[in-house]
Amino acid sequence: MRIDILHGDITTRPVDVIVNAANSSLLGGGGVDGAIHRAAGPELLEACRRLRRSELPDGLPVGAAVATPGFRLPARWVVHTVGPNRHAGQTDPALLASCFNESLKVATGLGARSVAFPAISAGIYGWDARQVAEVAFDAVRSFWSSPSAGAASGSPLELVEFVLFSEETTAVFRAEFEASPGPWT
Ligand code: AR6
Repeated sequence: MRIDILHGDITTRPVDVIVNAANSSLLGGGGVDGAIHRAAGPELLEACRRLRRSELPDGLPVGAAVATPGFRLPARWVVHTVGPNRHAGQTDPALLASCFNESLKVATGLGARSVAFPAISAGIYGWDARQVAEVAFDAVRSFWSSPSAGAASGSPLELVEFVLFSEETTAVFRAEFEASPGPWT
């Protein structure tokens, strides 16, 4: 499995899965969530409403993940996860690690070979980008080395991208990655 760190707009990525930094309502918001809903079209909101009416009447818990189709996006699927909100006192890195881990589980359950992540919780939810990068790389590494989900289980995953919207966050992710690069394969 390869890790790429890119500067850009996650809604343009031609991968199997893009991950959305959503909120528990799943009914849209600002930041990357708003951008994904705009690019996917109104069918995405309708799919999220259906999830709320069926399996998630109380919304998606922090650290959990759920999939919808990507509709008008180049990506085939969107995996929605809810990061911890530092402004609401959610400061436990295990919650953030769970977002990455659960998203990868859902993605590989769909047979995804490529997954793109944004910097979950590093925007409106107020986490420091460096801490998000550290947690993200650790979580991907643990996922990949776990016997039940990772390489040893015959996981189809070939590529994990981190797609960062600002130059600054991209530089932070690159520096953090270089500080702890592997092993990934
Ligand atoms: N592509 C990639 N990254 C992006 C994009 C994009 N198109 N747009 C923004 N980012 P945020 P959070 C970056 O605030 O902190 C929403 O209202 C952004 O610069 O989107 O988890 C939800 O509904 C930042 O680095 O997510 C929730 O209510 C990163 O994505 C709440 O915000 C995450 O910022 C979630 O807050």
